[in-house]
Amino acid sequence: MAFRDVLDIEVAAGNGGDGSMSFHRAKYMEKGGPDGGHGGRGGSIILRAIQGVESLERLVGKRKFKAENGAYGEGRLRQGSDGEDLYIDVPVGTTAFDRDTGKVIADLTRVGQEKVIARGGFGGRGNSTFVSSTRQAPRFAELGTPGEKRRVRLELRLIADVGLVGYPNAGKSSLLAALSRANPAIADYPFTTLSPILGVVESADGEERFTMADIPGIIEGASEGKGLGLEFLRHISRTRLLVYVLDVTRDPVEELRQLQAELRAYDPTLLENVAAVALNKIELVEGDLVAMVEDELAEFGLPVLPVSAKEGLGLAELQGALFQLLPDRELWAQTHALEEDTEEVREEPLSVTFREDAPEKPGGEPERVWEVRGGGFEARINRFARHIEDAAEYLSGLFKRQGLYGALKKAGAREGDTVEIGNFRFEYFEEEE
Ligand SMILES: Nc1nc2c(ncn2[C@@H]2O[C@H](COP(=O)(O)OP(=O)(O)OP(=O)(O)O)[C@@H](O)[C@H]2O)c(=O)[nH]1
Ligand SMILES: [Mg+2]
Repeated sequence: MAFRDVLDIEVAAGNGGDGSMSFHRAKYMEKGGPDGGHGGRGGSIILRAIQGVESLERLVGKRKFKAENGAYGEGRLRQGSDGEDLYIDVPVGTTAFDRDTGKVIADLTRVGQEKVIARGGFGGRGNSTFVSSTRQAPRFAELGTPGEKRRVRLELRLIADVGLVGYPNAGKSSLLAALSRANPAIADYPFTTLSPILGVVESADGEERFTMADIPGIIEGASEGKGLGLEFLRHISRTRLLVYVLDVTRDPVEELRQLQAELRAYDPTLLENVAAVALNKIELVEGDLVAMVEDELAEFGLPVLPVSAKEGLGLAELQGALFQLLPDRELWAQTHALEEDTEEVREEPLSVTFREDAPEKPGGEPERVWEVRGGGFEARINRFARHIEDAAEYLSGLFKRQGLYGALKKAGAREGDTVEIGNFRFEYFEEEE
């Protein structure tokens, strides 16, 4: 079984449905009024955090996601239905990154938390919308806009209060089993634990509790990706308290030094986390030796709790110490939550420039062309691409209200000049106010 907690997916929200261009038809009527309905919204892609420690792979399954498109509008003012949103369930503790910008787009730390990661397109308006006193039969309708597409990386980082960190076989799973009702596999060979397991530890009076994560064994070079390496170093970065589990019969001082070196290489701030040492398997050695090792470990400045997971020695003391040491959840969250990127895609600001390279007109006179960029004008034109001739007069009125003509005039445009927006060209004229 391969344990994976990084998954690359591609998501595409649904496109908005096109508005309809339609005229009412009745038996004895030559031609009725415009009755084209609006297109529906495209479905969005939503990430949703659910309970339970599962691998991303098992929950997410596939790699490509497409939400439903909005339906077209139709005659008789029938509106197209909205595309359904598509939910992707992920384990709590999942962070989503945009693979192209590298930015965090969602960091789901609570059960039930949701985040839209690709927005559905807008539906287009039907021709009935564009009726005015001077335009009674608009022969144009608006197209829907495309849904957002994104390449996303999902990363699962287990959220546990306490993380057990140690080399293979040190007794991490045994400790979890002894302190909680969890039932992790325990065996006398390295890498028995391949994916993290959570247990709940209750205080003696049953009043308080914390979750404890049994994390796969760390080996030298983990921070460079050796062994199961980076995958669980990621989990460790989400725990509020680290417990280094050391086997007293091996070389605990050297092991702790190595463990800390691996954590530091992955993320130096991990060593600033509150931590303690569980010195395990003490029933295997003389009491004097345990005391000696405790003295040697003093240089690390961490509380040392001698225990035997197997014989149940020192467990109550360890448990009590962990309740004491655990930092306040709220305070911790404030300093450790990842910041989501909230930046909206910004529209390019409006610019009007005179094209010096414009070709000459047939008469030999140079054509005066103004190039308009930004301000959202091109996108608006594209929404009428199918009936651009018929929509021209409506668009020019709209652009006038939106200040385009004023900007052209200010730049020096004259009656009869050409205005260019993308592939669309029209003649500039000045209107009396
Ligand atoms: N004598 C003795 N053996 C122990 C003690 N705690 C654990 N063991 C044994 O050590 C071996 C490894 O224990 P695990 O709990 O599986 O160790 P782990 O750290 O989870 O190991 P990995 O999952 O492989 O990283 C098992 O055979 C346990 O029975 C202890 O306090 N005393
Ligand atoms: Mg284990």
